[in-house]
Amino acid sequence: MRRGVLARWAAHLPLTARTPLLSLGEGDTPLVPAPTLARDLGCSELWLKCEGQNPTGSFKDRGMVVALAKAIEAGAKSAVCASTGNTSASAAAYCAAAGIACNVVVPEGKIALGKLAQALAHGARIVVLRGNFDTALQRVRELAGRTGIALVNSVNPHRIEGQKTAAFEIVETLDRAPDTLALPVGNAGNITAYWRGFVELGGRRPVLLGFQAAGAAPLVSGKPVANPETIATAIRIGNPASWKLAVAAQQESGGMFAAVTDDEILAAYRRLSSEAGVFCEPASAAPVAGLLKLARAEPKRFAGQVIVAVLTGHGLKDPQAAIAAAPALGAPIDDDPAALEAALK
Ligand code: AN7
Repeated sequence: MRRGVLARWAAHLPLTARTPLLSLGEGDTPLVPAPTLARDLGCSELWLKCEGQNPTGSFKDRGMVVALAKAIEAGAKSAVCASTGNTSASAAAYCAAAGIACNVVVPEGKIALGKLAQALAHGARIVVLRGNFDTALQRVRELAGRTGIALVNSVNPHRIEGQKTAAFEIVETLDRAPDTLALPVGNAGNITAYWRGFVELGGRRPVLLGFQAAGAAPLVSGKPVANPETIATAIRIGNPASWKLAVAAQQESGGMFAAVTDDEILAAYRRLSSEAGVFCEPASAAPVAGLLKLARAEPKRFAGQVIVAVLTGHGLKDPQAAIAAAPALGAPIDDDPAALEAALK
């Protein structure tokens, strides 16, 4: 039974007697083995942390439940966020459950269909902004400062607190920390959160490998990207809010940031669904693309290692990407047994 992040990890979270124990059953996501990919990496074990199995289909739910519970504790009547999609879906769901109003600002034209459907279904007020995510985040930060509406982007420290619980689960399940943890990086809150989780546990810490899309890789180039572009719309971010914390985490872990092209992301995306049985959204395939790329360049790099790749969001979030990446459907056949047999030859 999924108790939810607040009940399960209360001792590690900034809760008080007045914090409502909000939950949609988030957390406790599975680690799924990926043996064919592990073989190509030359590592000992590769595990996929399937964050798409959270209630709204992404890792955002871990932090959102803490951010919303704390906002309600403080008397908030409405919340606001900027989003490439998943944050808005998660905020909309938790606001609905908590009975407060949700406002989301999304960049024009770049929100995956499933995420938009979720925000709409949960009754959020959605504003589409001409501009990218970075502009939208800047505007909602200003608005929240002026109006006192609760800001639930990952610049809200409660988001990071909730998201660190994924590191706790990994160590609990594997009975150790992995040697390497690979994850996609956009606004850089999640890599910051994982590092905090491993540090708080106090044991061995993994090397953190943060992968960005080549067209949106400010942490690789070391400077903001004015017009980020990638098929992985979730991480189409040019100026990450948690830049400094993420760089500190990467350096302390002895890790690195690296870029993967959209083609590399799509190749890993197809392999994850067709070989491992795990359907993630394109952004979530970036860490697997990156690991494969590093292993191709240096085949012994991961020898003997236990690796965890964080698959941050579910494949159903972006059905258009899935259909575009797959072979076209054949034409319909007549309802005739011989035609069916012929079609399956
Ligand atoms: C599937 O929803 O920024 O580096 O507004 O949806 O912590 O930002 C989403 C980010 C990775 C990057 N994978 O995480 C948003 C948003 C998926 C994501 C990231 C996002 P961060």
